[in-house]
Amino acid sequence: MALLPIIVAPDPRLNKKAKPVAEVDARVRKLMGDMLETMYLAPGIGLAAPQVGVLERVIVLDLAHEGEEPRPLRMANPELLWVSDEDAVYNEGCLSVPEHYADVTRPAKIKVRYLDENNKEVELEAEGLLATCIQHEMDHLDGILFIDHLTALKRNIILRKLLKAKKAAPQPARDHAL
Ligand code: K1U
Ligand code: ZN
Repeated sequence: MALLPIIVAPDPRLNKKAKPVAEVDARVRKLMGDMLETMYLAPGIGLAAPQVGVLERVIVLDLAHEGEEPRPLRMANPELLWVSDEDAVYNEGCLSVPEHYADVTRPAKIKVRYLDENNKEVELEAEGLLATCIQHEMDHLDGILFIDHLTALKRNIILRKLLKAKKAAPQPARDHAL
């Protein structure tokens, strides 16, 4: 397993649409494992492949609390089959938008289909934070960040602060996209 550097906004790599994986093979399984290790260390409850510079439709999640047995979810090519009319608001964060949080409204319940780590097709119904987190991670696969759900004014305030922080503490050259 390996730790992967997490890309921080603003960065054009976070605004691109990711490509589907052909199948979940050993390479994709390793990516899923590396992403989980990176997510646990961050710490976070979800991570999408574009956040670590891989433009493929892969996400991982684990909503288990500290002290509980881990419950990792590994998803490739996730697709929403159904969303509820009822909405839910959650104060979201993002490892690519560090230290900023904002209320985002999304469908409260969803049904998602994906390939698991064994390349098996799975359908899952989710609600609460799991539904929010799956939708947040799926947004990353389409180049959308939670701040894109805010007004342009709020989004630009956050982006300006992130850019200022980046200029004050530049990343190593390999991550330096701006
Ligand atoms: O960057 C990401 O996509 C991960 C993000 C997922 C997420 C959080 C909240 C709502 C929707 C999606 C995070 O994990 S931010 C960190 C976080 O929420 C957290 C960290 C440690 C313990 C509990 C939560
Ligand atoms: Zn995120």
